[in-house]
Amino acid sequence: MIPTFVDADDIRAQFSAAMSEMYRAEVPQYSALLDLVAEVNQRTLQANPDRSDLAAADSGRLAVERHGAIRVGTPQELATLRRIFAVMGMKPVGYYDLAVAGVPVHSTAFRPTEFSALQKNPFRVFTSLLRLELIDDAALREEARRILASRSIFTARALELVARCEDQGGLTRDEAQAFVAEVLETFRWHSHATVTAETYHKLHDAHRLIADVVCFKSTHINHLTPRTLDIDAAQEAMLRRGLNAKDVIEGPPQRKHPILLRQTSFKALEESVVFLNEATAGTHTARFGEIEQRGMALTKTGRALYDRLLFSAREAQAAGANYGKSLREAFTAFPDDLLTIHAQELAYFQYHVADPAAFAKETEWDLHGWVRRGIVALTPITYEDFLPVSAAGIFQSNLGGTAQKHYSASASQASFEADLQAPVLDELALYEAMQGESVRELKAKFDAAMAAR
Ligand code: OOG
Ligand code: NI
Repeated sequence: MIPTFVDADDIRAQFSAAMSEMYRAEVPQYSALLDLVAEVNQRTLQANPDRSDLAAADSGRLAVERHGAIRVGTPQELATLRRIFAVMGMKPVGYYDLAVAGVPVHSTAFRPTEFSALQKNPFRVFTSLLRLELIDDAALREEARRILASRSIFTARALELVARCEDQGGLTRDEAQAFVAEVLETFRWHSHATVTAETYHKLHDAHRLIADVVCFKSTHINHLTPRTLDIDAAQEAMLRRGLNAKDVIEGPPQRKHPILLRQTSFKALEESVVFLNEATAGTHTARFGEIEQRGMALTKTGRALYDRLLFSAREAQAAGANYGKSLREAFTAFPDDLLTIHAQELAYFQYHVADPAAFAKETEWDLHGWVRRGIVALTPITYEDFLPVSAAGIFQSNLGGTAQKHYSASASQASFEADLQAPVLDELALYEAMQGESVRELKAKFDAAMAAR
């Protein structure tokens, strides 16, 4: 008998739910954040039933939508994570160099890539690999390498189940359930460090993040982020409830039609840690809370405009201007109505026939004209990825302190991919394909209408 396998989308949904349950128990503020975001989303939906980015709520994905972040120490750990995430239908998308922001890692995001899979559960995990070569002190670098080499962050059963999935092409219900429970262990918080306080402090002095990656027996999930439909309202609610939110929302300013990604976070928790051979506990800060609002995915042209405007706002700030005000002013140059955004090809869209009677009378393919005349309606495609500058801002605010590190060694996507043992996918190509699929469907409808005449 051929066994029936659980759909990868279902394993991902189970895993994301289990992770959320675990984090809720570990970090009470996360639970508070979920309640707050659910309330804000409810209110936003009631107040703006026709906003273009609210389609996410209809699909049901909004209620379960989360992203997490982890940091690992070795190529082996990274490559194994790739295999684990593949079981859940998640692929590495995009390459992010954080060294430019003074953080000694480079990263990718594991996420589903198909529209239907994203609609079911868009769970994504921002995954960073420590760049040990950026530790200047050779002796310390070797010590970190030795500590990392001696740990195994996956359970034996998790590794067995991944191999089984690769061999047989899927997991049965019982295996999938076991897989979720076993993999969860890798992301759990451990309050016992694997090193002495002295080693911890040496690594911590080189960079806080190095200590966070090296000194524990696995890779704790460091935040789990729900998606809000109104981050300004959510930010206010965070402050009202005494959650220590950072003062700047990262990313673009508030708009009628949101683009890319806006994020804010609350400061990392100071958590008690027991070091090796130590009677009294010390502390470690790593885990924090974050919320985000997602808007439409931008084309290369749209992204270039976004980058230029953000840069000019930062320059104005450096020259002494108020950042929020500079940002709003700069972004008046980014159109905020769907027709113009579409006409200028700044973002990716899906198309739907809005006026079937008029559509049936058309004799020439004229997508842009149909959109202008309201015969075809636009739904923006959601941005499913991250923004390196925001990510760097989030990293920095959570690493505490203001000491800026500068790393001159250039990042290397090629070496990251060698460590990952796979190429990372190009996010723009994925959005492009999604839009192309929608155009093809429309084309088929048009051809059918023509043939019926
Ligand atoms: C990851 C920070 C990046 C985001 O939302 O941009 C991130 C980390 O702190 O490990 O999650
Ligand atoms: Ni995040």
